[in-house]
Amino acid sequence: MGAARAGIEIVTGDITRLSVDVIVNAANERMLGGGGVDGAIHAAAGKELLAACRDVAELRAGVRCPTGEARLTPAFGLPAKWVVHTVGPIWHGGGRGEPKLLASCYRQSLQLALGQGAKSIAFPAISTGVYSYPPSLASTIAVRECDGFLADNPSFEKILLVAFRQQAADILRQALGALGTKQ
Ligand code: AR6
Repeated sequence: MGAARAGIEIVTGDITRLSVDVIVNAANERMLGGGGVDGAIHAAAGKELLAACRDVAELRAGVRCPTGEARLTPAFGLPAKWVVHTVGPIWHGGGRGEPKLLASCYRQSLQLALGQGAKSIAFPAISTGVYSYPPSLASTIAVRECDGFLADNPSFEKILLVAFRQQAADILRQALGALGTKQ
Protein backbone atom coordinates (compact mmCIF):
# COMPACT_ATOMS: atom_id res chain seq x y z
CA MET A 1 0.00 0.00 0.00
CA GLY A 2 0.79 3.65 -0.70
CA ALA A 3 3.93 5.66 -0.25
CA ALA A 4 3.86 8.17 2.57
CA ARG A 5 7.12 9.69 1.34
CA ALA A 6 8.44 9.67 -2.21
CA GLY A 7 10.87 6.82 -2.69
CA ILE A 8 10.02 4.89 0.48
CA GLU A 9 7.16 2.43 0.30
CA ILE A 10 5.83 0.07 2.94
CA VAL A 11 4.59 -3.27 1.66
CA THR A 12 3.22 -6.34 3.44
CA GLY A 13 4.18 -9.87 2.45
CA ASP A 14 7.01 -12.19 1.50
CA ILE A 15 10.19 -10.38 0.47
CA THR A 16 11.35 -13.30 -1.68
CA ARG A 17 8.58 -12.56 -4.21
CA LEU A 18 9.63 -9.00 -4.96
CA SER A 19 11.06 -7.94 -8.32
CA VAL A 20 13.53 -5.33 -7.17
CA ASP A 21 17.23 -5.03 -7.96
CA VAL A 22 18.31 -6.00 -4.43
CA ILE A 23 16.67 -7.78 -1.54
CA VAL A 24 18.24 -7.60 1.89
CA ASN A 25 18.62 -10.66 4.07
CA ALA A 26 18.61 -10.47 7.88
CA ALA A 27 21.44 -12.96 8.26
CA ASN A 28 23.78 -14.01 11.05
CA GLU A 29 27.55 -13.66 11.18
CA ARG A 30 28.19 -17.14 9.76
CA MET A 31 26.08 -16.34 6.67
CA LEU A 32 25.12 -19.96 6.10
CA GLY A 33 21.37 -19.60 6.43
CA GLY A 34 19.02 -19.87 9.39
CA GLY A 35 15.36 -19.38 10.23
CA GLY A 36 13.01 -16.46 9.59
CA VAL A 37 13.58 -14.38 6.48
CA ASP A 38 17.07 -15.88 6.08
CA GLY A 39 15.57 -19.36 5.74
CA ALA A 40 12.92 -18.12 3.31
CA ILE A 41 15.50 -16.37 1.10
CA HIS A 42 17.79 -19.41 0.95
CA ALA A 43 14.86 -21.71 0.21
CA ALA A 44 13.62 -19.50 -2.61
CA ALA A 45 17.05 -18.71 -4.10
CA GLY A 46 18.23 -22.31 -4.17
CA LYS A 47 21.44 -24.09 -3.18
CA GLU A 48 23.67 -21.81 -5.25
CA LEU A 49 23.04 -19.04 -2.73
CA LEU A 50 24.47 -21.15 0.08
CA ALA A 51 27.53 -21.93 -2.06
CA ALA A 52 28.01 -18.20 -2.81
CA CYS A 53 27.76 -17.41 0.90
CA ARG A 54 30.32 -20.09 1.71
CA ASP A 55 32.68 -18.36 -0.72
CA VAL A 56 32.53 -15.09 1.23
CA ALA A 57 35.81 -14.76 3.12
CA GLU A 58 35.76 -15.55 6.84
CA LEU A 59 37.25 -12.70 8.87
CA ARG A 60 37.68 -15.06 11.80
CA ALA A 61 36.34 -18.50 12.58
CA GLY A 62 32.61 -18.50 11.91
CA VAL A 63 32.38 -14.81 10.99
CA ARG A 64 31.85 -13.87 7.34
CA CYS A 65 29.88 -10.71 8.10
CA PRO A 66 30.28 -8.99 11.48
CA THR A 67 27.23 -7.43 13.12
CA GLY A 68 26.41 -4.06 11.54
CA GLU A 69 28.09 -4.92 8.22
CA ALA A 70 26.80 -6.23 4.88
CA ARG A 71 27.95 -8.55 2.07
CA LEU A 72 26.68 -8.97 -1.49
CA THR A 73 25.89 -12.14 -3.48
CA PRO A 74 23.89 -12.85 -6.63
CA ALA A 75 20.24 -13.74 -6.05
CA PHE A 76 20.13 -16.92 -8.18
CA GLY A 77 16.54 -18.25 -8.27
CA LEU A 78 14.96 -15.10 -6.85
CA PRO A 79 13.31 -12.42 -8.98
CA ALA A 80 15.82 -9.91 -7.55
CA LYS A 81 19.33 -9.55 -9.05
CA TRP A 82 21.35 -9.45 -5.85
CA VAL A 83 21.03 -10.30 -2.19
CA VAL A 84 22.66 -8.10 0.40
CA HIS A 85 23.23 -10.08 3.57
CA THR A 86 23.41 -7.92 6.66
CA VAL A 87 23.65 -8.86 10.31
CA GLY A 88 21.52 -6.89 12.71
CA PRO A 89 22.30 -6.60 16.41
CA ILE A 90 20.72 -8.88 18.99
CA TRP A 91 18.64 -6.66 21.30
CA HIS A 92 20.11 -6.56 24.82
CA GLY A 93 18.14 -3.55 26.06
CA GLY A 94 19.71 -0.88 23.89
CA GLY A 95 22.86 -0.19 25.89
CA ARG A 96 25.21 -2.25 23.75
CA GLY A 97 25.31 -0.05 20.70
CA GLU A 98 22.26 -1.65 19.11
CA PRO A 99 20.87 1.56 17.49
CA LYS A 100 24.20 2.39 15.83
CA LEU A 101 24.68 -1.17 14.64
CA LEU A 102 21.18 -1.35 13.18
CA ALA A 103 21.63 2.01 11.41
CA SER A 104 24.90 0.71 10.02
CA CYS A 105 23.10 -2.33 8.54
CA TYR A 106 20.78 -0.05 6.57
CA ARG A 107 23.59 2.28 5.49
CA GLN A 108 25.98 -0.45 4.38
CA SER A 109 23.23 -2.33 2.55
CA LEU A 110 22.20 0.80 0.67
CA GLN A 111 25.81 1.63 -0.24
CA LEU A 112 26.41 -1.89 -1.56
CA ALA A 113 23.25 -1.63 -3.67
CA LEU A 114 24.35 1.74 -5.00
CA GLY A 115 27.76 0.32 -5.87
CA GLN A 116 26.06 -2.30 -8.08
CA GLY A 117 24.11 0.35 -9.92
CA ALA A 118 20.86 -0.76 -8.31
CA LYS A 119 17.87 1.58 -8.33
CA SER A 120 15.53 -0.42 -6.09
CA ILE A 121 15.93 -2.39 -2.87
CA ALA A 122 13.68 -4.19 -0.39
CA PHE A 123 14.46 -4.53 3.31
CA PRO A 124 12.88 -6.87 5.84
CA ALA A 125 12.50 -5.56 9.40
CA ILE A 126 16.09 -6.41 10.36
CA SER A 127 16.61 -7.68 13.94
CA THR A 128 12.91 -7.57 14.89
CA GLY A 129 12.35 -11.34 14.80
CA VAL A 130 14.72 -13.83 16.45
CA TYR A 131 17.00 -10.93 17.48
CA SER A 132 14.16 -9.25 19.47
CA TYR A 133 14.76 -5.60 18.56
CA PRO A 134 11.59 -3.66 19.53
CA PRO A 135 9.79 -3.04 16.21
CA SER A 136 8.89 0.60 16.86
CA LEU A 137 12.49 1.53 17.71
CA ALA A 138 13.82 -0.44 14.76
CA SER A 139 11.28 1.15 12.39
CA THR A 140 12.34 4.65 13.41
CA ILE A 141 15.94 3.82 12.54
CA ALA A 142 14.95 2.15 9.26
CA VAL A 143 12.95 5.11 7.94
CA ARG A 144 15.53 7.65 9.10
CA GLU A 145 18.40 5.88 7.34
CA CYS A 146 16.42 5.28 4.15
CA ASP A 147 15.24 8.88 4.05
CA GLY A 148 18.78 10.19 4.56
CA PHE A 149 20.09 7.93 1.81
CA LEU A 150 17.43 9.10 -0.66
CA ALA A 151 18.19 12.72 0.17
CA ASP A 152 21.85 12.07 -0.71
CA ASN A 153 21.08 9.89 -3.75
CA PRO A 154 18.06 11.35 -5.53
CA SER A 155 18.52 9.11 -8.59
CA PHE A 156 17.86 5.98 -6.50
CA GLU A 157 14.25 5.09 -7.29
CA LYS A 158 12.66 2.97 -4.62
CA ILE A 159 13.19 1.57 -1.14
CA LEU A 160 10.60 -0.98 -0.03
CA LEU A 161 10.28 -1.63 3.69
CA VAL A 162 8.70 -5.06 3.87
CA ALA A 163 6.50 -6.05 6.78
CA PHE A 164 5.74 -9.73 7.07
CA ARG A 165 2.59 -9.04 9.06
CA GLN A 166 0.05 -6.23 9.09
CA GLN A 167 1.02 -5.11 12.60
CA ALA A 168 4.61 -4.55 11.51
CA ALA A 169 3.36 -2.53 8.54
CA ASP A 170 1.34 -0.29 10.87
CA ILE A 171 4.40 0.32 13.02
CA LEU A 172 6.50 1.19 9.97
CA ARG A 173 3.80 3.54 8.70
CA GLN A 174 3.75 5.30 12.06
CA ALA A 175 7.53 5.75 11.95
CA LEU A 176 7.36 7.11 8.42
CA GLY A 177 4.63 9.55 9.43
CA ALA A 178 6.64 10.74 12.42
CA LEU A 179 9.66 11.33 10.18
CA GLY A 180 7.52 13.51 7.91
CA THR A 181 6.44 15.77 10.77
CA LYS A 182 10.01 16.43 11.90
CA GLN A 183 10.98 18.09 8.62
N1 AR6 B 1 9.53 -11.85 4.08
C1 AR6 B 1 9.59 -10.69 4.79
N2 AR6 B 1 9.80 -10.63 6.11
C2 AR6 B 1 9.94 -11.81 6.77
C3 AR6 B 1 9.90 -13.06 6.11
C4 AR6 B 1 9.68 -13.05 4.71
N3 AR6 B 1 9.62 -14.17 4.01
N4 AR6 B 1 10.09 -14.04 7.04
C5 AR6 B 1 10.22 -13.42 8.23
N5 AR6 B 1 10.14 -12.08 8.07
P1 AR6 B 1 14.18 -12.67 11.52
P2 AR6 B 1 16.41 -11.22 12.82
C6 AR6 B 1 10.25 -11.01 9.08
O1 AR6 B 1 13.99 -13.51 12.72
O2 AR6 B 1 15.53 -10.82 13.95
C7 AR6 B 1 17.71 -15.99 11.40
O3 AR6 B 1 17.67 -17.30 11.86
C8 AR6 B 1 9.98 -11.35 10.51
O4 AR6 B 1 8.58 -11.36 10.76
O5 AR6 B 1 14.13 -13.32 10.18
O6 AR6 B 1 17.30 -10.20 12.20
C9 AR6 B 1 19.10 -15.55 10.94
O7 AR6 B 1 19.85 -16.64 10.42
C10 AR6 B 1 10.68 -10.21 11.24
O8 AR6 B 1 9.85 -9.04 11.27
O9 AR6 B 1 15.61 -11.88 11.58
C11 AR6 B 1 19.69 -15.01 12.20
O10 AR6 B 1 20.27 -16.02 12.98
C12 AR6 B 1 11.87 -9.88 10.31
O11 AR6 B 1 11.61 -10.58 9.09
C13 AR6 B 1 18.52 -14.41 12.93
O12 AR6 B 1 17.38 -15.12 12.47
C14 AR6 B 1 13.21 -10.30 10.85
O13 AR6 B 1 13.09 -11.52 11.57
C15 AR6 B 1 18.33 -12.95 12.59
O14 AR6 B 1 17.28 -12.43 13.35
